[in-house]
Amino acid sequence: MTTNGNQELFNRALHLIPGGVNSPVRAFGSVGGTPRFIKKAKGSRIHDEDGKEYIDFVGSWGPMILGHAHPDILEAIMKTAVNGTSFGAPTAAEVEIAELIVDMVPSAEMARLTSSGTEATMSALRLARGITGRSRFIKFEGCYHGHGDSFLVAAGSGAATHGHPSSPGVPEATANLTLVAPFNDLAAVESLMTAHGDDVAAIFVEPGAGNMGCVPPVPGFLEGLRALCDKHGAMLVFDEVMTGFRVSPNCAQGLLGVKPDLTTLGKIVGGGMPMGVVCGPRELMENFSPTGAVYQAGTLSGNPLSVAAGIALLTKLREDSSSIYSTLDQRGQQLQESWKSALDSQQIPHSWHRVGSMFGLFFTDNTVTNFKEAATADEDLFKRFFHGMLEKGIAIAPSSYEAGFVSLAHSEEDIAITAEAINALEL
Ligand code: HOZ
Repeated sequence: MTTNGNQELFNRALHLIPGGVNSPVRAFGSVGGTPRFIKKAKGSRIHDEDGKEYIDFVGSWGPMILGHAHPDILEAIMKTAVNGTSFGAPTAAEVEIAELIVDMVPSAEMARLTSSGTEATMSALRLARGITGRSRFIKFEGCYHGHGDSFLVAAGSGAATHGHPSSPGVPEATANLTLVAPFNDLAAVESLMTAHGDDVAAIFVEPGAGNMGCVPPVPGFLEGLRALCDKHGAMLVFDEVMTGFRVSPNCAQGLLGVKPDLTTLGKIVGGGMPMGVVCGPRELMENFSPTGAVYQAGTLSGNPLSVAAGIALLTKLREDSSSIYSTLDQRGQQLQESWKSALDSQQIPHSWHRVGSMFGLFFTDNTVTNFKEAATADEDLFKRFFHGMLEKGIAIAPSSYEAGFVSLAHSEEDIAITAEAINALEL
């Protein structure tokens, strides 16, 4: 096999893989240009197939909270691999990671491991429907819960509305069961609940939205969802695939003090290997097969390598939590202040959002609390910013609707370099 640079690899990939990529955002569709094919990564840096190095703020979309190729994680994976990579049978390590999850996630008494965040959200929805005997659920415009049929529904304009398929292949009958409200709009959820509450199995929410950029919940929003679920007998499901162990060692629910019924996890929980989790109280979780009737399964669920990486990462996050999370917050703040001042000095209107080490940058004067407001950001300016930064060796997500991530491996110097790069951009 010949290995070539980014462009040649992309040309070959386009003939072999739809769009040349195995997950669409990677194709640079919204910014144009050639995706960087990554050869290796270490700490805060990634290297592409043209031999160029970048300071990376994507961090595999979140899992690399300690930085790339952290020695503790690599050691755990390698030590585990020599004893076999998959058995289709339970292992001691699965018990160990379940204990860690139950200890760290405030609402969890039991955990079921899956192979991805998408699987976790699909399973959590089935569980909520199975327990309540109801069919509909509510999600928020601009929130993303993986690519299960029921979740691929976009809101129409305006307030809450019935769902329509946003992807061919999602049957309308399925989409019609998904109700959509604007993020942070409690009144819209209340009216959906008034109209359909007796058939709403669950409200699914990213407690800090990370898929329309980074948009935190306004005060009272999550508490209001909790109260509405209690009033109407629906399950509150926090999709913490992005926020889980990122915004605090106890996830967003620990940071914000609102307890969901069910929680989905991914990304950090697998230490950068494929893994998802559904967790919650025993009385709900025991409805999963084989104790309960709600079927859920997977040959590679609880895969030894993913579990080993997850244990190594969660153990470190738990043991050193006060120093890790305060350093992450300081680095996040440094990034925010230095990028803000660089953009201000260029008189570029922007709005910053940050929860610890997760951030969102919108090129707009408007306050951004939901998807429609996020969509007012200047897309062309984002494209110029993205490519200008990439050119200068700084990788951010190739879409303005994605969050950015600072890791423990980002040094103060790394961040200073990125601010200087913004100062030198001609936007
Ligand atoms: N779902 C990710 C964006 N929120 C993209 C994953 C990927 O392309 O690897």
